[in-house]
Order: sequence, then structure tokens, then C-alpha cells
Amino acid sequence: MPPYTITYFPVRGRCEAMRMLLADQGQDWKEDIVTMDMWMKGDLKASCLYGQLPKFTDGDLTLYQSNAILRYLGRKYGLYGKDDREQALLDVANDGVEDLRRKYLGLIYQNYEEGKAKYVKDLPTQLKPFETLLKQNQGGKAFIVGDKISFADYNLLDLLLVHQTLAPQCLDDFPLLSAYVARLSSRPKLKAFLASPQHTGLPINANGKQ
Ligand code: 6SG
Repeated sequence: MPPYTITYFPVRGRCEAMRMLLADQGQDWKEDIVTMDMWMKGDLKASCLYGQLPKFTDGDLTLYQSNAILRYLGRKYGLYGKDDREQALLDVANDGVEDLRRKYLGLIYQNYEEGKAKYVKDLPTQLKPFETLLKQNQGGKAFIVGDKISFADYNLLDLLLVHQTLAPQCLDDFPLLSAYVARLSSRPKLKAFLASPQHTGLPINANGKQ
């Protein structure tokens, strides 16, 4: 029995980064899938701290908030920097990922048809900071911070992958980000996960837009 359970809708959504982290770290977990019908009944929602999913359990520890879950796993597996300085820089990176993820989710769930063209046009401005961050660390040849993968790398990788689905050319003018996606995606355990039905069989978002 794996110690971890992810309770979430049948989508990649806000759980794919934690799934990639777990898979890449050789961990197993259980998926507790919540369909829309189950969610609409309301009792699970009423039981959730903020009335939302994902919910994550590690034995008798229950967590909410996808970024808190990522940070927990980051601390647990030594994926949260080697000192205060790296931890702070990882927070800078991960908070930036969250800001762009919110803009992306706003497009997907609230404004897809009318907003997509402008969103894609503005994407270079949104992606540039991550190219800058990468460049600042060993010229972009390594990870987002330091010389070891971190929770923020999985989150950024997921963000970049969903944007490549939205706008396939969006990384073409960012050589470091392009190489970073290729490099991380080819890590053997991550590569196997990304090719598995666990990943390919799930839609990115719950409304079918991507
Ligand atoms: C949505 O926003 O799938 N959780 C979502 N929605 C259900 O009743 N800050 C935290 C975090 O980082 C944000 C949590 C997040 O963890 S995830 C949630 O719980 C609610 O509020 C994205 C996603 N959305 C689609 C969705 C499935 C069921 C409810 C929302 C589609 C929309 C309504 C029904 C079907 Fe639907």
C-alpha cells in the first residue's frame, strides 16, 4: 500500500507537477478520482478545508493546497535547495509559476475563445522571466536553482508542457527553456511517467480545453 493518496478530479490540472515529482523520485501513490457527479453531491466539498481539491494524504497527515503539497514533498525528498539562499530563490521561481498558472487557468476556464489570441501574443513576456532565471543558474545548463532538481522544477516543467500544448511554438525563441524541457523530460523515470497512460490518458483541464 503506497502511503500517499491524491484525491482529485480526473485531470492533470493542479496535480500533474506532484505526480511528476513522485514518479521521478520512484514513489508510488494511490489516485482517489472524484467525478463531477460525486463532487456535485457536495459532501466531499463540505469536508475539504477550503472546499476544493486536490487533497493529499500521507498516512494520517492530510494536506490541501497544491503548492503546499509540492513543498512538503520537496522537503521530504531533499528537493528544496541546499540552504536558505537556494530555498528563497526556489520560492521566487515557484511563486512565478503559480502567477502564470493562474493566468492560464483564467484563460482556460473563463475566456478561452475570446482571450486565446491575446494570451498567446503576450506569452513571450510571461515566459521570459523563466529563461532569465535559468540563465542565472550555471548559464541555463542545470535546473531552475542549484545543481539538483527541485519541487519548483516539476512545477515549471508542467507549466511549460501545458503551454506547449496551448501554443506549440511558444518556446522556440527561448533556447534555454526548450533545452530544459527536453533535458528534464528525458530523465528515465519522468520519461516513463510522461509516456504512461497515467499521464497521457488524462485531459489537462476539466472542460476539455487545452
Ligand atoms: C479546481 O482551484 O479541475 N481547485 C479546484 N474546484 C471545485 O468546487 N489554491 C488551490 C490549490 O492550489 C486551488 C484549488 C483548485 O490547490 S482545480 C476545485 O476544487 C470547486 O471549487 C481545476 C479543475 N477545475 C474544474 C472543476 C471540476 C469540478 C469542479 C471544478 C467543471 C467545473 C465545475 C464542475 C466541472 Fe468542476
